Amino acid sequence: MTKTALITGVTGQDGSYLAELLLSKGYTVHGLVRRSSSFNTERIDHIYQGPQEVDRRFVLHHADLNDGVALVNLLRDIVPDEVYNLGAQSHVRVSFDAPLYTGDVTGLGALRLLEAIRASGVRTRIYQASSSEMFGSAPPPQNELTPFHPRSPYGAAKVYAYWATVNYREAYDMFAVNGILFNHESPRRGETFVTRKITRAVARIKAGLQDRLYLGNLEAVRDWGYAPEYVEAMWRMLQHDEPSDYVVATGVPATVRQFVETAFAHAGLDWSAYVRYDPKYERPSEVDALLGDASKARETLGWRPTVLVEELARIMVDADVRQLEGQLTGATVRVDR
Ligand code: NDP
Ligand code: GDR
Repeated sequence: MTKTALITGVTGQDGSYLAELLLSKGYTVHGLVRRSSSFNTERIDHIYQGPQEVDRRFVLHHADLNDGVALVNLLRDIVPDEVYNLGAQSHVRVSFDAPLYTGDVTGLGALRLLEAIRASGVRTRIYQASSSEMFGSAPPPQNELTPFHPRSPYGAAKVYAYWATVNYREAYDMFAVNGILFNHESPRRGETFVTRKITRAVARIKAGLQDRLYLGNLEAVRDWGYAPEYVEAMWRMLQHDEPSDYVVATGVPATVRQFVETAFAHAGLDWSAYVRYDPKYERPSEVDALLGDASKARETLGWRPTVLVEELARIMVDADVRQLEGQLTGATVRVDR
């Protein structure tokens, strides 16, 4: 029997990789797309199937995590075996500018989806995209037992969603799991997250289109992994016999400065000639150090990362250089393979 999955946030970095993974496993994949005044499906255009397509296995629906009734209707129509809640206002810095909106979409949105599952009576498994940002100022290394201390409206909203997920598991016997994922990146990463901001700038500086890169805190430590490997961990969590919560991380720390050095060096550039500080990119309260201990995912799910931070930086620089060359020559380049 082929399985059916519903992905919220399918147009995002992780949603696009997860859709590819599930399609490759024979799933029928339904994606929730929010209405936008211009196309916002760039990351999934290569797998798009139009309504006229025969044996269609990838179907998009307009809805929004703010709209609980639409979620109930969608679940009743699709009757998915698995739901992946990846939709969120996912930018930490932006969450300080739009705290209520972030709380609504990222926090309450998860509860709306859980409640929609309960209200619709559909028996399905659900994955909640929890985040290492929930640990905030808790000292590293962090694992499933580390107490949360979020440092942003985004982190606080994710803590709310985390506990809502645990509560629906306990109260309604729902197969509901939290993947506590540490930062993961790729050539499809949004352009305002620090890794992609850096690798895009490296490509543009190398091409002579830019001569400065303004950044905030270079001393923050993050545990950066490769997004295609992290969506595999999400899927494994929902295939396990028992629902549980898992940290997913590489266990390798690096500062923003080290990522900058690696990315510029890969393009043969000295970073210090180009990078400048702008306090605009600081947060009102920062998360200084995230470093994950993913022993449980390794032992229970057999999940292991293979791409570590330096290779990740090189993959992203190479992809941005190719993409820019394509733009400059007018060639069609798929950047993220
Ligand atoms: P992205 O920001 O790339 O994608 C977020 C997705 O959510 C997009 O598809 C976006 O749609 C959608 N979305 C935003 N608002 C709404 C809404 N109101 N209703 C429905 N959908 C909405 O995030 P990532 O792919 O990087 O991350 C996926 C999930 O994992 C997020 O929940 C994120 O918070 C979480 N996470 C991410 C980590 C990372 O390092 N990448 C680490 C830990 C957790 P649109 O394209 O229209 O904007
Ligand atoms: P983060 O990712 O906040 O960890 O959240 P981001 O790439 O935005 O920041 C990482 C670190 O870099 C520092 N930094 C800058 N950040 C940005 N965006 N822009 C800058 O110019 C800059 N300069 C320095 C930040 O201060 C921070 O310390 C990501 C998101 O994907 C969340 O959704 C996810 O939950 C967490 O990762 C895990």
